[in-house]
Amino acid sequence: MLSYSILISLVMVVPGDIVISEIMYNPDGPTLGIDDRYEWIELCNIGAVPLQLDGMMISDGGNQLFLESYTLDPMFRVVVAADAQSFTEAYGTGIAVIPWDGVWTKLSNSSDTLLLYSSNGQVLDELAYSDTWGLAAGDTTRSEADGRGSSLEKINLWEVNTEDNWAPSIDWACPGTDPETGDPVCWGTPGDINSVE
Ligand SMILES: [Ca+2]
Ligand SMILES: [Ca+2]
Repeated sequence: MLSYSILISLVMVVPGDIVISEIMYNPDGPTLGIDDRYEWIELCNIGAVPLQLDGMMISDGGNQLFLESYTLDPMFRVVVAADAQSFTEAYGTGIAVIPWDGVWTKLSNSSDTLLLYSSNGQVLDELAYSDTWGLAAGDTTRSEADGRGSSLEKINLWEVNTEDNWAPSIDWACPGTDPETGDPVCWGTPGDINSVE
């Protein structure tokens, strides 16, 4: 009789099973520090069966990071953090973070194309974002997601990655405040349902 874990490993992951659901591409400098420590990517299993993420790869065409063993249940989310220790310090220990190997694929603060590959090299999801996404009408400065605290969240997880299907988060995970400014820190909804869904 096959064990549960073997059954999971036999499931071929295909496009439509898992998506990039949220990104923190430009952490709020004054409160969260530098990008290399506080960038993160959230993945969500939008299919009907548990997925084994081992061997999946994320890249923007430069560096490659390979996900390690992790079983993601349907409609659950997991965070790929640039630096797991920094992420935990900022957001607490209650959020699922997946270990990875390789080199962090830096999320550009202007525009970038993130690709999520299956363990056999198939593109599972592609997100070509820009810092103009979520820029409020008439706002000549920056999007809330562009270094102003918010993450960039997908609105409908089953639809395509167009600009109108992504928006800056309106919620945050950590209720703490920055001791210098009093502003909330740790914005976005890593590991949880998006505030704009
Ligand atoms: Ca960045
Ligand atoms: Ca989220």
